[in-house]
Amino acid sequence: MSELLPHIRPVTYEGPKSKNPFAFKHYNPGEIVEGKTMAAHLRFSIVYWHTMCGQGADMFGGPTAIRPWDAGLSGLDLAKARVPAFFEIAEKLGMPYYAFHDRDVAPHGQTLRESNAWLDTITALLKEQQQRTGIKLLWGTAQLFVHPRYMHGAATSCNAETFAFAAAQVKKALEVTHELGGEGYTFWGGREGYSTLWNTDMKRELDHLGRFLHMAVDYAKSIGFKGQFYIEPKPKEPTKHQYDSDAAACLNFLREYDLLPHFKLNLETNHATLAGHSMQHEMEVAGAANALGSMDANTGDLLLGWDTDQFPTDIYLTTQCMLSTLKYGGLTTGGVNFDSKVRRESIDPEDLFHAHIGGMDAFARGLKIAAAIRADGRLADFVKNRYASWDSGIGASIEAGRESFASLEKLMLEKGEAVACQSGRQEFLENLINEFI
Ligand code: XLS
Ligand code: NI
Ligand code: NI
Repeated sequence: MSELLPHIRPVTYEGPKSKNPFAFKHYNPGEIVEGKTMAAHLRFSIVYWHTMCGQGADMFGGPTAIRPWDAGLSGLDLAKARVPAFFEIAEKLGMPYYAFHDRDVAPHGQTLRESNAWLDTITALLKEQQQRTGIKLLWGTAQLFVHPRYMHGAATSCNAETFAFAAAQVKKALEVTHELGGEGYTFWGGREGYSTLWNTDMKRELDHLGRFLHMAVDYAKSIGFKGQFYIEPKPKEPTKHQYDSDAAACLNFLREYDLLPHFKLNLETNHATLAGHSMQHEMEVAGAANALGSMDANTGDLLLGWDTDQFPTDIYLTTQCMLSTLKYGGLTTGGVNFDSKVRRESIDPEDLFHAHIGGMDAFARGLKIAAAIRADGRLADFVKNRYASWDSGIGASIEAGRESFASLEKLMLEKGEAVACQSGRQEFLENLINEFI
């Protein structure tokens, strides 16, 4: 196979002193952190949609980045040409995983039958490249939001035949994900929400979404697909309100529809901030429910209000992500999946490398810093001591379920007042974290 980017060599670790923009300064795949390699902690993944299909178009202008491997091609020919290009980039970056939507690897056909046939053609090429490179599929998904048939949603559409088409599409996407050995399958509810409540029967739509996901679970079982299912929360965009708006809303939905045993969450940084939360908040909500599955790693822009999907470079952010990840036992089926795109002005293939190298190094630093904070122990000790009143006496008795309002009133009538509260020491803790950043 001829190289498409022969001037770009495989990216290796050169250490923090290196000035080579095509080298890792912090991501050293084999380095051991808390008893595991960095590669095993981070499980990096590159996405097909932004990397291959993103060409910089926005609402005000067309594509700016016409990739050399795309030039002059369209349809299935274009889709075929992108496969080796994608794997060359992924391989040179040392990515162990990738993720895709059915319709970004293969085009929409005129009919479902034609779309399925094209997807089969590309699946064979993906499989060949997976075997050649050893790169694995983190998760697959179906694109249920671009085609006009999905204008009112897919599983939550007012149109039952749209629901049926979406079911057929997910069935096929599950088969393909299974065929490619995918370790997971993600549902991001692209248009599963509403634009106006004047035309929406919310309860009915949610019931349909619950039924749809049960059908997916049943079908996966019938074909022997054992990968992890994920829901990816996002509060809005493209709809005004998306039902899977944040981690808490997803967990509530999954519990209500008896789906929680089958799903974990795939949390995306920029979606967390669109929901008015930090990524750390979302990770703690998911982790506390034992549903922390995977991460779509990116970041937003404080001054722009939409899903800008920028590459993560903020060390505080990656440190927080890795602290929560380590706290809840690490990523198992999930990964750090760069659902991120280069800016419209970054038009060269080289920019795809700078972007991913930066994101991988930022997460490697976050991992090392998080491990150092944990080894140091002062942060954990502070939090533990903050709750010391629950470890014995009345606190332990409440936690054990031995107290009631009446017994607690009796205690406080005797005491007259609760013991004085202690300082939360927020500024002290912020300084402590800064010792490590
Ligand atoms: C869009 C989502 C999407 C999912 C996969 O905002 O992040 O890319 O990750 O459908
Ligand atoms: Ni995403
Ligand atoms: Ni997104």
